Amino acid sequence: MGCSTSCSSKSGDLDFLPEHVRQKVYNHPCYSQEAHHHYARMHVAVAPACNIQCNYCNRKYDCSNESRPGVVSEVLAPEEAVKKVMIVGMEIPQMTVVGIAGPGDSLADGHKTLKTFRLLREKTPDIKLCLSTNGLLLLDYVDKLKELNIDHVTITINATTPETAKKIYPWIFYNHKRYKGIEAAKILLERQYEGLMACVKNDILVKVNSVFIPDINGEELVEVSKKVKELGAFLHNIMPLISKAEYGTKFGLDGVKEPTHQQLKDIQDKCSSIWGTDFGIMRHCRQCRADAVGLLGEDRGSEFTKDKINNIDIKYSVEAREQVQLKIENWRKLLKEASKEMEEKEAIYTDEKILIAVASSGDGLINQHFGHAHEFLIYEVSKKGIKFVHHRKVQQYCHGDIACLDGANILEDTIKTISDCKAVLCAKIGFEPRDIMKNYSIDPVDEVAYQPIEKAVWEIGRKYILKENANVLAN
Ligand code: CLF
Ligand code: SF4
Repeated sequence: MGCSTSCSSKSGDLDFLPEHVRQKVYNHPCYSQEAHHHYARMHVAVAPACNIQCNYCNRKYDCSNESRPGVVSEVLAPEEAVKKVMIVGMEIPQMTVVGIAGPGDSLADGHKTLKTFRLLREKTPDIKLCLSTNGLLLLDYVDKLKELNIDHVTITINATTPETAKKIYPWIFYNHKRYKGIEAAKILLERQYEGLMACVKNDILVKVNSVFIPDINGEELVEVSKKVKELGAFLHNIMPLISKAEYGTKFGLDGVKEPTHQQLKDIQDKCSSIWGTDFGIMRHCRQCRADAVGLLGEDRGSEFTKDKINNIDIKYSVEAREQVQLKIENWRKLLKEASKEMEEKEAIYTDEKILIAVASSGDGLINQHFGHAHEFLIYEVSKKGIKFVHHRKVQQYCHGDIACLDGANILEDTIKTISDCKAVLCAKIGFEPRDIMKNYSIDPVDEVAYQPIEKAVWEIGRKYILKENANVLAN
């Protein structure tokens, strides 16, 4: 029986893209949701200065436009950054992208950023280069970015009107002068949108990041999404405001509220209807720090600090990296074949939608012990198939026998974080979490251990919407 709607995963298929664009994104973990299961990125923190103030940022820490507040990166000189990239590139050959995302604005003192990119082009020609900026100076740098073959630029744009922008940015520093209030907001917005257009004109893929601040730009983000799509942006990444008071940001101290998981999903769904496809809205961002290293869900930065890499010899080999990446591509083909079965499912006539949580440590598989998870991937299952919704961070409750002893509260909190999900799919799960999950009506499922995520989510999820799961899953 054929599918009456279009039962399929909507999260990762890039085949609809023109080949030259597909080449730019197929192994970029931020530009392709599917790639993020397999490929890593790293940031080099070479740009400490900033030229604006955002009310969700505490300048003691990293740039919150692509980062969590409350973390500080080790600043590097361009030469140190290149050495670090070459070492990580061999240790983690699936690291395909180097980004510069602060810890301030990457273009406020652009020569360090450009110097780093120039050296990387020479020494690591197989790596994609990526830049993130608040957009104030982007227009002045587009030609240079083009010259250096920078294919990916992220601009943080939080508003369409200066009235809203004014509530987010108290001042900017531009052309040797400090601007405040509505004047600052006007200049910044104008420069951001002009920078976007200039990148698009130069064939640079643009991702727009927006910080979702429900009480301030909650209404306006739909307009932002419309506008950036019209101007040719490739992706819109709507990130939740983080405003815990302890981070000391203006919004945190003023008690400006963070969005709930549901509010975030609602605004992403609303915007995705503008793009007409789920692909336009990025949902897998981890708001990583300016010196992050590894898969998006992990951070191996502490393995590659200056003192640790000082005495390591550099043996960078493009060929050796290509061998590893070839294996990854073959693996992706196999996963894709496995997921194809989803397209042949029976017609489903219920409108029910449910959520499923997944514990994975990468490779596109359900391969993580429940207790080792520090985040869960959340998928929505409906008659249309499956859709990746977002990830939810939790505190890892099991670090081995000793640390588990005081993990009871953490465990309960973890389970609460996924309490709106029907089931959690993982490689293994102990008796204690199983018991607690009964109170929240979540089914622990480890029968699908080491299976491809999308295939397993569909197989398990469809049982819920078809009500075939009674007494089968919970044990
Ligand atoms: Fe870094 Fe940003 Fe490039 Fe990615 S991050 S500069 S596009 S390589 Fe990615 Fe991190 Fe989200 Fe940024 S998960 S914060 S979107
Ligand atoms: Fe902070 Fe980044 Fe905003 Fe500068 S652009 S104030 S570093 S969040």
